[in-house]
Amino acid sequence: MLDEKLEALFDEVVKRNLGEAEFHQAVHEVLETLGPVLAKHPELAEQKIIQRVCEPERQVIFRVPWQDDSGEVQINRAFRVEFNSALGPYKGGLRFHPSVYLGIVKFLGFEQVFKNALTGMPIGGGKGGADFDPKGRSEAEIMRFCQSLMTELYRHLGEYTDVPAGDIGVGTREIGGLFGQYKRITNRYESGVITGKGTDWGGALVRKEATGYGVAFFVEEMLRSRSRCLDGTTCTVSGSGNVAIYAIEKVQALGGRVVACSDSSGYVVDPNGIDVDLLRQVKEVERRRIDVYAERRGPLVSFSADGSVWDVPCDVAMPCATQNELHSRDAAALVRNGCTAVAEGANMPTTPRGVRVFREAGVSFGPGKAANAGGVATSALEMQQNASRDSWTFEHSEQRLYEIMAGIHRLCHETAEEYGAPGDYVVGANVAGFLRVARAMLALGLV
Ligand code: NDP
Ligand code: 2IT
Repeated sequence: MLDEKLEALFDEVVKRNLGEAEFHQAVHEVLETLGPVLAKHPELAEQKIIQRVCEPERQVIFRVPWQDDSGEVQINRAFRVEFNSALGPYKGGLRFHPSVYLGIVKFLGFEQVFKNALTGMPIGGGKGGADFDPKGRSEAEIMRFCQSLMTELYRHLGEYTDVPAGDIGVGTREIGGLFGQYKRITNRYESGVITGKGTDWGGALVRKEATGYGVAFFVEEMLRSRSRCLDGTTCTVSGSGNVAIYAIEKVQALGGRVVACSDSSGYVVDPNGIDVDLLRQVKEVERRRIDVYAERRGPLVSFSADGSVWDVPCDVAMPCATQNELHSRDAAALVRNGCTAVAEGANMPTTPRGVRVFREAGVSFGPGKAANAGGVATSALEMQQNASRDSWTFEHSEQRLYEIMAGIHRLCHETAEEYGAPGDYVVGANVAGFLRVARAMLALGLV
């Protein structure tokens, strides 16, 4: 529910951004928590900070022409939304998925602004992507697509301007193709212009693992604040991509057992706990479907093409696939089966009604902009290493990541208490992230 002023403001956002349902959803979810902030800080309303924050600083939309292996010309549409640079250069990933359109990129960019603020690192927020479907494409086609995309995108980037990274469909291979083309066009080895690079060519140790590990660290802190821990818990994860794989690995290292994960073709149930090496081989190396995991793992493991991974009983659930993948009926099933904690590895995976079900049931709920901030935080550590031409050890980097996640948890926890919503990480994350951005914007003049 929004109060009258915020409702009017939200209506204006909808009117100015017609048809962008995911962006509306992300804005609404933040506005719902800002009433008490405006009451406490009237200068933010006077200066129209919310209206400004909801309007991206710059939006770029461009054509990406490329030729497939049969010689046919293909045309995709790509986006870069440079949302807010009050705290640092625009920072956020690129997504390659057929569902990408302006509304998705804007919701992701909007979330990124507050997420990046929560990390405490000097990074603004942005996001990009293309409606390109990498599934079934050859290595050569992927490379041609990346090169064509960067041939336009490069003019908008720079280590002090805008620094992309990966997201769905964009991993180290794609970052390589993008960075290589940037380097050729600009004639600069500007490592800090993109993150998620391979560790042989400027990438930081732990960046690949960081989002998933960070989610596990965040859950551990959530449980600790209720005098519990991951050790001995049963967990479920959706997705089986970059975030999911490393969330599973770290949860299991901390003593939890992940009994299910998924991809867009279905889900597997593995009562003995997911074999991460096998999962990585099937999904990351061979790029096969999740049923191949079940087939190779043996008779105790089942694959289902129908139903939902959220029907599998667990103590802790971690949605790590995509937006709006956990609906109210899934939330109800999780609650019914005894789930007491949820942390979002993906961006906005739980629908608003799903969040309400968790809240009413007293489930501890870690929203994506807090729980999955470890990825972008470690990207900022990669930028830091690039700038100083240094590289840190795995142990040091992981320790930094842990401290950042524990710090985000503490900040969200304390802010929620201060604003009269103890234990509500949605309030804590939105208010704390927003205040950091708002204060910087006020200080920088009319920006
Ligand atoms: P990947 O491309 O590595 O993996 C995505 C996974 O989610 C795959 O298992 C994929 O299945 C599944 N998935 C994607 N879209 C859909 C869909 N429409 N329906 C069902 N399943 C789907 O991406 P990441 O692991 O990097 O990203 C996962 C989520 O985490 C995204 O929401 C992303 O924004 C978020 N995130 C990522 C960060 C990062 O550092 N990479 C940082 C913070 C958040 P399939 O292979 O079948 O498509
Ligand atoms: O959603 C995200 O935070 C990411 N995809 C990571 C962004 C980054 O710049 O590392």
